[in-house]
Amino acid sequence: MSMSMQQPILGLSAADAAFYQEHGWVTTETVLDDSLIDEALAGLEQHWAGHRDRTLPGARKQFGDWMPGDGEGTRNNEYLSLQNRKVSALAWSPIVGAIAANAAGSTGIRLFDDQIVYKPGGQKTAVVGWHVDGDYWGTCSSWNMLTAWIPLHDCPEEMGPLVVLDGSHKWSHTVDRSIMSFHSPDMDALKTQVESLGYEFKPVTIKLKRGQFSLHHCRAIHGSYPNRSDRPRIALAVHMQDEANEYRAATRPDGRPVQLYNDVICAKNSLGMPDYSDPGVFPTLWNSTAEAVPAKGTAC
Ligand SMILES: O=C(O)CCC(=O)C(=O)O
Ligand SMILES: [Fe+2]
Repeated sequence: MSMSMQQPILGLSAADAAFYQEHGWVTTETVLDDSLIDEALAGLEQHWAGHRDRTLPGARKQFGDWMPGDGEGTRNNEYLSLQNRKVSALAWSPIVGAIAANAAGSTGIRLFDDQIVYKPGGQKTAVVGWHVDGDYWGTCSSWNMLTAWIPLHDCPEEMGPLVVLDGSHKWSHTVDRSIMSFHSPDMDALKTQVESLGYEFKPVTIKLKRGQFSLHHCRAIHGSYPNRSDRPRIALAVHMQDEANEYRAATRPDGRPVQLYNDVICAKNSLGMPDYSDPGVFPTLWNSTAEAVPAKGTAC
């Protein structure tokens, strides 16, 4: 895929980057081309029809990969950008990387992983439970990673867009983990807990137009409510590493080692440890040798 875009890439304004640092989330203007989004949707359909540009071992056993016949609930397709070129064109787009680099204050941004989250319309109960992305990345040395949340259509409140707890990246480590999980349907228990710790429980609903995206910090608590509309809610979440991130060994509470799917498929460094800069698994979206020009801000 060609990265040789000649026109300058618009980044995030300094004010928006400061907003992100303070609040743990930020939204962009309409920066993604319609054609890029159309292609990603076509890539998703290709995937569900069985097409693979690259086949990853262990699909459905080692990572989520919804396929037709799997049921009517929320569809989750992980690592899609490594498997489908049309999806990677959006997920790895330099504009996403440049904006993320500005927000994180990093000289470069690499992919960590990605996922499609598809919520069928008219579902009253299908939520994405409150969670912190970084909790799933115990083997990452950095607490400065971040996620781009890219809806593939206009995403008003009734479609259950992403909801982020404002400022929670600063205190989420103090919250009891037993009430937080991507797959937990109880959205109310957390409020009591957060307030009892003395923090403000301030959910921000990230309503976006097609072509906009949001960023959230890897320590920010977030989730989403049901899609009450009659249309599917389709979002691509691009989880990204800042330049400094590297592998570090980690263990679960029960003493077993943490091993992510990434760790299995990526190259190993000279110590035999996963190399989180392997370009075959962690492509660079953007680095500071590219030219970034600050854009007007849209922090809301
Ligand atoms: O799409 C959603 O509702 C959840 C996405 C998410 O958890 C994320 O982008 O990190
Ligand atoms: Fe998440």
